[in-house]
Amino acid sequence: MATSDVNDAPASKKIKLDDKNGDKINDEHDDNLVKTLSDFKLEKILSNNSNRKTICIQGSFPGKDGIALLIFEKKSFTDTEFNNDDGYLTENSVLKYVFKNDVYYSYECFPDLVLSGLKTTIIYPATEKHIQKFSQQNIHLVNETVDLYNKITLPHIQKEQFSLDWVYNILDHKSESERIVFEDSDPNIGFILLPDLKWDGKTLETLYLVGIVHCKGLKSLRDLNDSHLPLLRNIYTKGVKAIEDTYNLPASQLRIYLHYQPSFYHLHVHFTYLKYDAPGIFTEKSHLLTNVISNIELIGDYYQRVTLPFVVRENDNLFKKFETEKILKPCPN
Ligand code: G7M
Repeated sequence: MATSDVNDAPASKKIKLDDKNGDKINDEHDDNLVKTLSDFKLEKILSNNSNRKTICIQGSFPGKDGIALLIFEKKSFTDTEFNNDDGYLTENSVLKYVFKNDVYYSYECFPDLVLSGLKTTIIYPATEKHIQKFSQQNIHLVNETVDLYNKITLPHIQKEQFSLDWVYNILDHKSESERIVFEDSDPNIGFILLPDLKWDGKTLETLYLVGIVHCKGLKSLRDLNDSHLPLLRNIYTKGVKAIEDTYNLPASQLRIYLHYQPSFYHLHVHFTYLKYDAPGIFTEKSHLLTNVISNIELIGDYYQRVTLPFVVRENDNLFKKFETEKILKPCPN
């Protein structure tokens, strides 16, 4: 079992990280941006979600130009953390007594530091669009007819969208190549399956992978027609098999879906554990891949004809464009 020091942490906070899962501990990695957060200058808290136990803060690093977003997420428990010698049920879990009433004893538990890691994402340099995306704000439902798509949404996507560099880095094996779970390199029906940025890659209870297609130019659900059925069926069949082989989870325990609108306009499919309420699984945002395939099998140009609902944030320029057109009606006519 490899161990590693988090060397730049203050002595009082130095912890031994135990490489139980054979993972590399990445603090010495060339791509690492920072080793501690002591220099992070907080500007404001953009959102604080007590249900998801996530917080997003805006700030900067001295000597580094531009804005940084820091996203913390408290992790879920895993069953193994209760079966391991170095899990929660050890002398390292210090209990602080709070009170007793009848048979009810209340404590605060301070477990081993290794168990209290926070999933942490830093976006740097962050753009105005990233700040909008992570800011707490009202959301609205839009019923997007094909005409509205062509008149408002499509020109908006063509004008302003998040960079797809991270997607191309994955497809070109320049980033995250060691995280790839499965690849079919066929240029027409192939894809790469890998852990989503939001997943720690280990906790099965929150399993979240993303399948990114190799072919370029497919922006979203709206572009799909019967010529893409081989691609969609391939993603379903091979994605399911790769997850079954790697994580021992059958297709019946997976939620496989596309977002509309997606954040990133290069076609990708989400694979999450069915029991996990992953962000963005609600009816106004997610479309099951099996439904998508079935709709296209029935009507080849279904997604070029159907009215699609989607949720838009109030600060998003897309919302402002729909609002200007005064077409935010609950029911299309
Ligand atoms: O909402 P949309 O369907 O566009 O979802 C895009 C997904 O890509 C989200 O679930 C993100 O968490 C995920 N994602 C975003 N980025 C920037 C990355 C990344 O750099 N690597 C990986 N593996 N997933 C990402």
